[in-house]
Amino acid sequence: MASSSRKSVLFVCLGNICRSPIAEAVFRKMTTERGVVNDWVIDSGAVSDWNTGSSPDARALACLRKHDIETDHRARQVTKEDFASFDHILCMDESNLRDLNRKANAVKNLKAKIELLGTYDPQKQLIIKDPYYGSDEDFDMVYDQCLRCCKAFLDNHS
Ligand code: WE7
Repeated sequence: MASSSRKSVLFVCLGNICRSPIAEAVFRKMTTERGVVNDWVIDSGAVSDWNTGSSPDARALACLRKHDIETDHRARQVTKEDFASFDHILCMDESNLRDLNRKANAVKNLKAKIELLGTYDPQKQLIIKDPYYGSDEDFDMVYDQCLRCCKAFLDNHS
């Protein structure tokens, strides 16, 4: 499929080392298993520039590995171009949403629909909480939420 007709989604959290790389990797695996990965441009990014260039947090990598998922993502900050190029920007909590909407206001050619990933959760857990100061169980909860939400998002957009 030509890149112009591909759908695109950017997953976003504070630092792009915990939640959004998990969501990105889960969505990539899901689209791969359904044979539609080439219909999508899939990426993740950060609201902050704090971790730019870093690998995901070791606990995020361990959490993904438990589910046989690998990622070679490196953290990057969301750019103005992202707001003009992506169809969907899906973030994790209200702080992310505020930051993204503020950045979007400074963009002329806004295309992206900016939403909480949790709006797609059939179990209605709207917020995907920052697990940075949490436990392995908190990372497992992030994974479960991302799985439910990505499935519903993909069902909605295919
Ligand atoms: C986080 C974080 C997360 C918190 N990933 N960091 Cl020390 C810091 C300062 C500004 C931006 C970033 Cl990203 C970071 C490192 C990376 N998920 N969560 N920090 C966090 C959580 C609760 C209260 C305060 C902070 C900084």
